[in-house]
Amino acid sequence: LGEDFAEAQQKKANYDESQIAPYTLPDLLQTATGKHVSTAEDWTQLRRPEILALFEQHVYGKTPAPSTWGKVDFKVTEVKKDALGGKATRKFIHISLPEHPAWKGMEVMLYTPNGLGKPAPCFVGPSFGGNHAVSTEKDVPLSTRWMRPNKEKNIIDNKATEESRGNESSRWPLEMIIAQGCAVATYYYGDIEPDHADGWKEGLRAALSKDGAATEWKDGDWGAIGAWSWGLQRIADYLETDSDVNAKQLAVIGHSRLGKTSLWTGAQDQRFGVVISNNSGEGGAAIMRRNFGETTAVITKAFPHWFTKTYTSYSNNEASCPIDKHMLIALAAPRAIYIASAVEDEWADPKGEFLSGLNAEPVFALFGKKGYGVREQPAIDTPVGDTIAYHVRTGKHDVTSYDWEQYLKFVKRHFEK
Ligand code: GTR
Repeated sequence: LGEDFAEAQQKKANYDESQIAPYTLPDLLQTATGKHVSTAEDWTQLRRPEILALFEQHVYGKTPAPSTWGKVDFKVTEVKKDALGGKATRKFIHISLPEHPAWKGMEVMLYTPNGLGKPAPCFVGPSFGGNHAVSTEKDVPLSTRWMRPNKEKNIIDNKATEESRGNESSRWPLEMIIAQGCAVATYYYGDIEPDHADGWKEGLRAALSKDGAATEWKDGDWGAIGAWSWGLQRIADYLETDSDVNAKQLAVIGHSRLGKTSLWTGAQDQRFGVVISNNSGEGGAAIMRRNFGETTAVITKAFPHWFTKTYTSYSNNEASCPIDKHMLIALAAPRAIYIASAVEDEWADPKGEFLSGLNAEPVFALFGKKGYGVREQPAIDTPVGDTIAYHVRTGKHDVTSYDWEQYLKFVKRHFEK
């Protein structure tokens, strides 16, 4: 039903804590055969693979095996050594699948700091608006792909326009990130497939299926979030070949639906040493058993294509789902994870986002890693935590420089240890 349906539901949702029915979270530390997990080794060998498979089966679907997509081609199409007034080097990399030309490939934009004297830690995240929307540099090629209609952002007839340049730049403070000695790699999520119910037919998922768009996606097959996440993982493949980046210091980041994508990427691909969820909400960090703000019923009606088909069966039926989102956070362990909320973003259930991190702590503890250090949601603009961190900032659903200040500190703290 799409964005309008989701927006209309925002006014009708429950925002009253006292109206949340009591619930029990699935046990993180008990295996399918009833064994209690009490060591890091048992977590890694037994329980982690089980939980990953549950998320594939019930939530996001299974990412096809590498043999499905075959060779991945990286072509560096531009290197500009004096980007951002000389402070950074900007590269464009075209990533494609020579064995699956029906997929048009993706354009990665990479900024690395000049004069650092060593390979830089790198943030990797998708954008909503394309590279030209992330950067304000006028020579960034305008994306020609399908975009969600948005007059305010100067997206006309589903296409970017010259006026849409920089319209996402407040969410990507490139100068600030570069000044802190970090790199950024990003791509337009629509390079993978257009974000609507039939988008998969024109994108990667159809290109990789045996009969193109002829067969509908079944239970257990990957949804759009899985496909967008695949794109982030191919960027990591490229970064492993680029000597300006320290591929052992990658942080995956995303906002909202792309925050859900970031979490699923961190769960699947352990090359990301830091995982960042910005206002990921329902289908992301928020506990699904809490009826607060967006619900499983709403999200799977509005955006069924984001998930595997099975997920829809948990509408108004969350208790029967074998996972909840503390298990998604736990899949990041023992790596570092940052969960961020915004106080006015009640639709995303800030407290539910906090609680998933809190309830993931027992897994991090198996590795001797500390979580929040508090049991209650902290005051506004008061970040907490060690290997699992959290803040709820002033303001609305967005990515702000306040958020980035915390992420930069977090990334440095974890990678400089
Ligand atoms: C909303 C949706 C949220 C969130 C958001 C976004 O309409 O209900 O789950 O993903 O879109 O991605 O901006």
